[in-house]
Amino acid sequence: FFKKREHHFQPIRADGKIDTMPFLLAAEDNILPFFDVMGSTAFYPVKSDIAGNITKLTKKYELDPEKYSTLQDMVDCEIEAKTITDKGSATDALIWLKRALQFIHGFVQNLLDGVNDGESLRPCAMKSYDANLKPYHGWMVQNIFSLITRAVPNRKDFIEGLAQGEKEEAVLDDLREFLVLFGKNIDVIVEMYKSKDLDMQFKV
Ligand code: EIS
Repeated sequence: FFKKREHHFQPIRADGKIDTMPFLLAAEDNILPFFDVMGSTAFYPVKSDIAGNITKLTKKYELDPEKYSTLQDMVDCEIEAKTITDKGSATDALIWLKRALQFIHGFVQNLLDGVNDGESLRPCAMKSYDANLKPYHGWMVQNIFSLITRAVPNRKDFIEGLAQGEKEEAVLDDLREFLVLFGKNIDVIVEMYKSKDLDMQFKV
């Protein structure tokens, strides 16, 4: 599945930064189709939330590709302009994209670690949800999530959806390999938000 994508998450640059456009293209090309494999329209709202983050960040980038060539530059410009807390800031869009990516990384990691309950992948989703999204959700969104996770496919269907003819072991290898660079990109963004103290705690 991931090998067939046109865009891939890139190694972190030597200066520790992430090039904006390759990152956004990789997110669009790897993460959005992932929801189609989940096989339910229940995921449509979360998929479109993530697509919205990517679109917002892409539009911002296009305003000045040179100035916003890395994610760090984009956020730094907003810190300087004191616009990080503005509605519609790139910093805000990237916070939510980061959390969604953390959720997906955790979900896949949990699957590989065997957190599933037999065929049910729901525990993999719930565990990652608790760690990565729940702290930022009020009770209403938490309840919606709990409902959405009931639509998580079972393990066999999920693996088959990713397999496109390959054997399970090959799919698991593909997932494992995908998590490496995906995880490195997430780590750098998480670290950036921590070090700049940008990880706003408000709930939606
Ligand atoms: C952010 O969303 C936006 O992403 C961001 C900006 O607008 C910001 C402003 O505060 O909000 O609220 C979103 C949050 N995103 C915050 C939650 C979305 C979850 C979907 C909620 C579904 C609503 C359905 C409504 C139904 C109502 C029915 C009523 C009936 C009467 C098990 C698999 C699950 C997959 C999960 C994958 C990760 C999910 C990521 C969620 C991210 C999130 O929590 S901006 O947008 O700046 O780009 O414009």
